[in-house]
Amino acid sequence: MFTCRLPWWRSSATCKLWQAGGFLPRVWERCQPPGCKGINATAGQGQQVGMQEKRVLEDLEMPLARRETETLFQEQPETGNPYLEDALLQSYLKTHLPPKVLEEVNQDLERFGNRLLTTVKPLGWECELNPPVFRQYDAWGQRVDHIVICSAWRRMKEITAEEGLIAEAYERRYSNWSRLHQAVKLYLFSSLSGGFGCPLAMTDGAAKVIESLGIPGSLKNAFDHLTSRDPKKFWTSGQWMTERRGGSDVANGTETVARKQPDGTYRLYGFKWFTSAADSDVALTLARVADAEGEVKQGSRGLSLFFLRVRDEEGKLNSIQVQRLKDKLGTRQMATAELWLDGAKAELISAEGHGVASISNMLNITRIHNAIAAAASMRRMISLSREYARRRVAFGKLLKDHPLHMQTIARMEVQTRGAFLLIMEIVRLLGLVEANMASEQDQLLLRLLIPVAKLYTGKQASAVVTEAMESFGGQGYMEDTGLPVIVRDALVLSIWEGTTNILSLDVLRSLTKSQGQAMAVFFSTVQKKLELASSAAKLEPAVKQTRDALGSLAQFMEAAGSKGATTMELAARDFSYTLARIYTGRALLIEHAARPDASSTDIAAARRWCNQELCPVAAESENSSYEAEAALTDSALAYEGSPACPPW
Ligand code: UCC
Repeated sequence: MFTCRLPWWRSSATCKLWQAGGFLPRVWERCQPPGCKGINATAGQGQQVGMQEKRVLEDLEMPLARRETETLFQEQPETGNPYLEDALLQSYLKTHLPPKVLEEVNQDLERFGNRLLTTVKPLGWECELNPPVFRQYDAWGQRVDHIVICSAWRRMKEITAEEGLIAEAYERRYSNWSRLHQAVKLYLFSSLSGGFGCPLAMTDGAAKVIESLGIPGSLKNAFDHLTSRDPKKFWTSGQWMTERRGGSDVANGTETVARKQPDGTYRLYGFKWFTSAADSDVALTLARVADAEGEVKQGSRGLSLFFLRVRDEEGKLNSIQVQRLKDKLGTRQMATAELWLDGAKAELISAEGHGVASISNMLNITRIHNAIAAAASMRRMISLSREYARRRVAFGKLLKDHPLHMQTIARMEVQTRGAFLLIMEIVRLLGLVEANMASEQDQLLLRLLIPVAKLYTGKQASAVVTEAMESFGGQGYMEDTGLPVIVRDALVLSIWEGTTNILSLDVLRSLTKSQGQAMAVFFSTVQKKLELASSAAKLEPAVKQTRDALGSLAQFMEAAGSKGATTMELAARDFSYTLARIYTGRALLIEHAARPDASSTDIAAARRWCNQELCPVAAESENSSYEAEAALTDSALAYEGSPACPPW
């Protein structure tokens, strides 16, 4: 009796053995995966299946090795114009933009979407295939410290200038909506751009710092370059904050010293441990100004902010040596370097000792970019996963007809929608601030929501992209599908620009700094929006869940007031998640779903979002109490059973 022991995809060889005996049809059927009726594992039109049947029969005449490699065949999931395929984005713009702005932005985005598909996407892949290389010496032993980047990366820089991916935000031709227009373009660009979103984030941040300083004369030229639409003129900026002693603890980790020169400029001496997009034209960095005795002030108040050109007009490095390029898990298209500053000429651009506060303007922009990249990577993976589900057959039917598979995609979709709408809210607020149209409440809310969005979307992206990769089965794990690149590149989003815990503490910092006002604004904004949504009967459960969560949060806050700093620190992450979930639920999913022309998907997404635990900080507090946790000495718990010294 024949039993099909070979894996099904290798079964044509076995089938050949039986063909002579006239067993083919029966045996072939038994060699298929359970419930699979067709020969081909990929769905296609009837005609296609017929052709593949023919091909399998032809295969049977081929030598064994070729047959084995040719019988597995799947169609590549293809997506189209990312703007036209994004219904949520289009409906958001339609709801919020004034008609005239909408008309122009819509046209621009449709055109841009086509350019992304035809030009940017292939360039992005080329960047992935041709990562930067470091050449320390030339053929004759001369030290050159040359970071060799590929032509696609250079072309990407030109395209970003032409598209005004930075300029758009600073020209303000759509007043308060300019920032939103720019953010949407970045969102569409991000996951196809081969990592170029990173230098753009820092360039935007540098322009923001210079603008917030009132564009001083000495920086006017730099500002023009950073915000230029002319590819020949456009500059990108680095953000050199991380040194060996600390990436998070910048205040204590920064050792770089700045020595004042007779002409009023400074020379910087130090070692920068991570410098992303090290091929940038300029950089902002922190250093400690040495006094006449060569002494420096330690801590945060000893740090000042500097601007520097990386190379001079001839392309010679500004007394900088490249130690090496970093060997990273992802973002490999982009050169991250270790740099020695050996007297690099720089300009002091903050008040002395106010470097951290000053560079925070940059951080807040790069953190928004980070959140945009997070939502974009989720959207890209879901689009591909959904497309695949329309083509791929398993167990006799398309993946899209398997309820469990579609539930998984639907859950990812809810997360992605939440992230997207939260980001839109943040750039809407930023646009108001930049057009001098923001109230004090708007500003407080913006300051609070930036770290909330950065930390929450970073985590969402890690979870969603890995889940989406799984939805392709083994194919998702294959390098040449391009899917692992998206996953690798997304994993950094919860790390750089402040880890989840550091950002959670920044959320607390924003509350402390505003003396609680930011929280009051948070409560009143959510309540107001809930009132607007409460007339929609279908949203009633979601509105109630959000109100209940808000009540629990208020109770937690009241109790927390009398607790110590350790309790609040232990609660910081859950607290930040709570803010993210409540704000996303209320303002965004519910608000979006309460529009008169909301779709059933909008409503379903709002309801699904609000079905999760919206106030984890209260739930956690009730269950175990952070104070009890503090008493448990977590460090003992974390190390129990492990060697006295961790293996690393
Ligand atoms: O990783 C890096 C580059 C990667 C590439 C970028 C790509 C981006 C996305 C791409 C998408 C494709 S660069 C390294 C990133 N490093 C960080 O993010 C640092 C993480 N650590 C922190 O954020 C810490 O919380 C620190 C450094 C800010 C803590 O510094 P201090 O000095 O200990 O903190 P203080 O003393 O609380 O704050 C000093 C001042 C205060 O203002 P004043 O002096 O007026 O009282 C704070 O209110 O800074 C102010 N401040 C802020 N203001 C601190 N943080 C903020 C903030 N976020 N917004 C406004």
